[in-house]
Amino acid sequence: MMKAIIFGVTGQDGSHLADLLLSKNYEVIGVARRSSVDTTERIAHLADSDGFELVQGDITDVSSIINILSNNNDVDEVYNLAAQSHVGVSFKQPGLTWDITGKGVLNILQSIVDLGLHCRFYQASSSEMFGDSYDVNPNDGIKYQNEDTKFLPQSPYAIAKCAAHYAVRLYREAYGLHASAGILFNHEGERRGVNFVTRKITKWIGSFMGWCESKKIEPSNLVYDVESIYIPGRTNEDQEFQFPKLRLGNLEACRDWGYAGDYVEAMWIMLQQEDPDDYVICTEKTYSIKQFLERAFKYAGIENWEDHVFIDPEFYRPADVEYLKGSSKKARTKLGWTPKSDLEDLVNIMMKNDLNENIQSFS
Ligand code: NDP
Ligand code: GDR
Repeated sequence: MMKAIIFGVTGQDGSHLADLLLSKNYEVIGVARRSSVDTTERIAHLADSDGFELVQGDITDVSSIINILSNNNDVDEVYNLAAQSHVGVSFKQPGLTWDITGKGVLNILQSIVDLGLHCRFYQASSSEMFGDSYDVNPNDGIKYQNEDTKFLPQSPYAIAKCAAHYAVRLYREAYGLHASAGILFNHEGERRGVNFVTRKITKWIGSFMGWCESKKIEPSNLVYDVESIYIPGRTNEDQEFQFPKLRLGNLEACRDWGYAGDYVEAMWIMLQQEDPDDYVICTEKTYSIKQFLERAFKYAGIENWEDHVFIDPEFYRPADVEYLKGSSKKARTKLGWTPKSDLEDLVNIMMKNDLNENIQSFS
């Protein structure tokens, strides 16, 4: 039986990867850090699964990594998905982001070397490492990023991810580790954290539609003020009869969005290769936040999405990445990996989930 350790198992990708590996009959050791609240919602369904064990650990604490690895020194594959993964937060907590997202990776790599383990290693690198950089296809003039595009990080998060990415390459070359990095573009889904823009949008629409249903009113019959939405005839003071608008920042940025369930398969395939390497994983299509908004609201039957959004400077970043569109030719040809879902599927998955959750909760 194959054995894997997943750092970051409580996150979006960690939970999907645990599902995938268990479906392949792996023994999975999931690592979760201590928290004062329960963070295991995404893996709650695995609690009684044969082959799944949850252990406590923190990648900023070398001794906790060494304990976990030495207790499982027969491990075949180690996946590092742990990170302070919010780009906006990294501007407010750069030191913490560096310690977890950057140095934490070095802690794992050095522990593997010191313990002399023969496992394979996966690092969650990110398209954010490209920042403002791109190449241009001479045939059609379209901008894209691939494994050869230079990095030009635009946030403390991206700087930490670049450092970790270079560490993976160094440990591969210096110590012969089977260490691969997936340069993953944005991937979302029904388990996406609620502070990332796609989930923030679909969750808001879900609660708004649930509220409309509870008040027995159609969105088209509401009154739209600057920051709130009202039931006609009610005033500002009637909190119960108003709904705060969806507060967002930069809507012009373009992202190459895929479905998380597809992307964890690419992680696993990378570690099945004879040789370790780095791969871009993406859909090769890009859409703005506005285009995502339009599609998500349309799913709920709302055409006038602009009336539901309030632009709040609070959600602008000191620097932002404006354009990401990957080219995954290497992954397609060498790994045989292609995404199964496009943006339309992604919106359907997320909206279905968030509408169901909210409409049911009011019925
Ligand atoms: P999440 O934010 O959902 O999950 C991050 C995980 O890391 C959580 O389980 C979190 O635990 C854990 N973690 C944070 N700090 C520590 C620590 N000090 N020690 C141990 N665990 C810790 O991220 P995603 O699942 O979306 O992403 C997975 C990885 O892929 C991340 O490294 C992210 O940076 C990277 N990535 C993600 C992309 C995406 O679009 N989703 C694209 C490219 C890269 P807790 O639950 O306690 O917070
Ligand atoms: P990103 O994802 O920064 O690309 O990082 P996020 O969803 O946070 O932002 C995408 C774009 O939307 C703009 N935006 C907002 N973002 C958030 N979070 N909240 C808002 O209210 C909002 N309004 C507009 C942002 O400015 C940005 O341009 C994600 C993370 O998963 C990283 O860990 C991962 O490495 C990259 O994707 C690839």
